[in-house]
Amino acid sequence: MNKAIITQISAMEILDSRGFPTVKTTITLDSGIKASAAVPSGASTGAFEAVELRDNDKNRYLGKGVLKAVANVNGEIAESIIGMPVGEQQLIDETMQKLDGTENKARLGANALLSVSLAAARAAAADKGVELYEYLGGNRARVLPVPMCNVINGGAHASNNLDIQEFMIVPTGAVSFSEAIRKCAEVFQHLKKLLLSKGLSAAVGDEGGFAPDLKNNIFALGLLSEAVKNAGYEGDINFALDAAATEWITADGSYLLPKAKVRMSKQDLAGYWEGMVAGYPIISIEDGANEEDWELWQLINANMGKKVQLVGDDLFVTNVKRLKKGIDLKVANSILIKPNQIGTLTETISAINMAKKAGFTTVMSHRSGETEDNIIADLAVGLGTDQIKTGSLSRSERTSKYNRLLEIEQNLGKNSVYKGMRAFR
Ligand code: 2PG
Ligand code: MG
Repeated sequence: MNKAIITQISAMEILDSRGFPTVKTTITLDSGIKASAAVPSGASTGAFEAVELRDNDKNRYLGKGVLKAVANVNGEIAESIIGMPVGEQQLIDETMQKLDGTENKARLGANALLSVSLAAARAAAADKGVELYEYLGGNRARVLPVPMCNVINGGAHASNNLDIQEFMIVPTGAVSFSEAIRKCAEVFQHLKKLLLSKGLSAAVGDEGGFAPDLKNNIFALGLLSEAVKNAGYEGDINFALDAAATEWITADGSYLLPKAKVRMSKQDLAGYWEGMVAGYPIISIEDGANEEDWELWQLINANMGKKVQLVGDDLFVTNVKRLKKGIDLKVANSILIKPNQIGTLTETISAINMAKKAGFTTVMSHRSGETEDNIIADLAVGLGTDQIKTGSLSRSERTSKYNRLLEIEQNLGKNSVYKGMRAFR
């Protein structure tokens, strides 16, 4: 246990990758160590996420300022946390939760709480003189996550006509993390060439993947297949999708692809996923149904859960209560882990542990609005998540996470492990 004492907590407003404000907090210890963490921000946010506190002052940043969250860190939170041993992560997180007093962190803001929680973990590791992944996972922390690289953007992350939010490539056939990233980066470059050769746009969306207008979602999968083939990696690279289908629900419980204007019943949508999996090497589908459509989730899981990873994002929101319900109802076999959906590191760890115990796979995740902070790379290795999704192979707020993982792999040397396809079982 790290006994160094927190002597100062100071937050400020910085910009995220979409040019909107977010919170960055720096913690100082009595040993002189300082560490910071910045929080990300989503666009296709789930209704059950912890609250991201915004100022709603229309005169600043179109209402999206975070000065209230910053003031909460510098005021109430600092007052109750200063003087605590930085190694007492659980105590720090629980104290902030109690201080907030709401179920969903609406009073002080999950953005305020998470910035402190993560900065504390970083400071504790730095004070011990170890890397954060090592601090969190000890010598078990040597497995590199399989990356899911989002090379075509759609949905709420791009102004193109694609309804599926993320088309990801997954290097299941690589022998190491660095080989995995190289293969993905090469496919990304081949995809760019292919788009340009067809007269399509190679401009990128919020997560750094290309965002061309295409005939439909299936056409995007065809392009991915061609790019993988051109790169020479057929059989080594699988596909993963994030439908973000919470965005597709209509008032009568059926679905409407908002851009293509295609209407589907629950059964149609279940069949749509089965058809795609039959035609393309898709091994993972995230949010294939709305966050409250437990019935369709169950149907999809019953149909495909044995062969396809079905990841709950908006469905579970990194929240153990919703995850427990999902495990009981057999709606999925995997959980997306986004620390800012729940607001503290301690609760993030609880969600990962519950998922693992139930035999679920775990996927550490960025948000579509990110910063240069690469902490999720250390969390993925330190907490042992099977995979990580952190966008495309472009835009520094995305590559900063991959680059940190490359560095971790190098630190670990011959002790590092890359599970590839085994990360999906
Ligand atoms: C998602 C995320 C990250 P957002 O839906 O999984 O890719 O998007 O941060 O906009 O919720
Ligand atoms: Mg998602």
